[in-house]
Amino acid sequence: MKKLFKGLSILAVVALLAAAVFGCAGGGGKGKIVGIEPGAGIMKATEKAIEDYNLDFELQESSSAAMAASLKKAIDAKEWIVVTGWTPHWKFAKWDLKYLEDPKGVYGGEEHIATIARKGLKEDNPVAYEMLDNFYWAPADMEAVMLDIQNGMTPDEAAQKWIKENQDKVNEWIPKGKETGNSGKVTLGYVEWDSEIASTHVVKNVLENMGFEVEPVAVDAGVMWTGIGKGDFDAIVSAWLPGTHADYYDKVKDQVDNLGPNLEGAKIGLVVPTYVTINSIEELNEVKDKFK
Ligand code: PBE
Repeated sequence: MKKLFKGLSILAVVALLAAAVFGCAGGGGKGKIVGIEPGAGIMKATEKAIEDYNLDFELQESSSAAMAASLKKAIDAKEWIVVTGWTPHWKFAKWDLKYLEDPKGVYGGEEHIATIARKGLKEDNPVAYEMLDNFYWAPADMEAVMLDIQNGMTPDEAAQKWIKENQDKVNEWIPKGKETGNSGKVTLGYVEWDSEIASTHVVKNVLENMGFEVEPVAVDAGVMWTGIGKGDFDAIVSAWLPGTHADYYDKVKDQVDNLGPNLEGAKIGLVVPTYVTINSIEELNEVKDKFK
């Protein structure tokens, strides 16, 4: 019995070693793309990219924070990594990164981020509605808030700092004569993507400074979209259009009020550190062993 047991454990150790060797050293397995939360538009686009470019890669589900941590780890070790990335994002200020070219246009062209209100908000809360309608800023604004959060501020602290430094811009969003003394509650649905944490908290703090009580509700992408369609939230400032959230938007577009872009010049795609020597998604297969 003892002998049999010993034999089995040796077998197990050999099997484990073999798995470790083949798992790490490649051995012909698929390359890896580090993704974010399932439900993000960029995840769907990446599945399509894998198909359209015939990539021998698998897309790893993760979270926005874990994706950034993997990126940091790889860059510290100067290893190759490819992630699902987007602009605006603080990672471009922190590290030297580049988008891989996408000659098939799977990731679409230039995106904007739109504000969407529930039907009826205009009548129920015209002042908050007008502020939301006027909310418009630039990628550099959003990046400044994101970077402060990344460097340790809470989203509310970073938002208040940005508001203080950009009061002229903020004043243009606030309906004249309605700067203070408002009351009532506003709920904002959002997903905890770094870009949307920043925008949602800036809007939250502007509305709070005006006197409203604001509840930001963090959900996943599917719930954010069905929720705004059903009127569970008063508004979202996180609609990536025309491409990234096209499927979600098409399902609810007749039930919501699209207030138009709050930011222009957004983009999604596959992102690598600049020391990665390939430039296009089409070259990924040739170097897939470097992305394990
Ligand atoms: N993102 C950030 C989201 C939209 C905002 C690019 C990760 C997405 O892919 O759905």
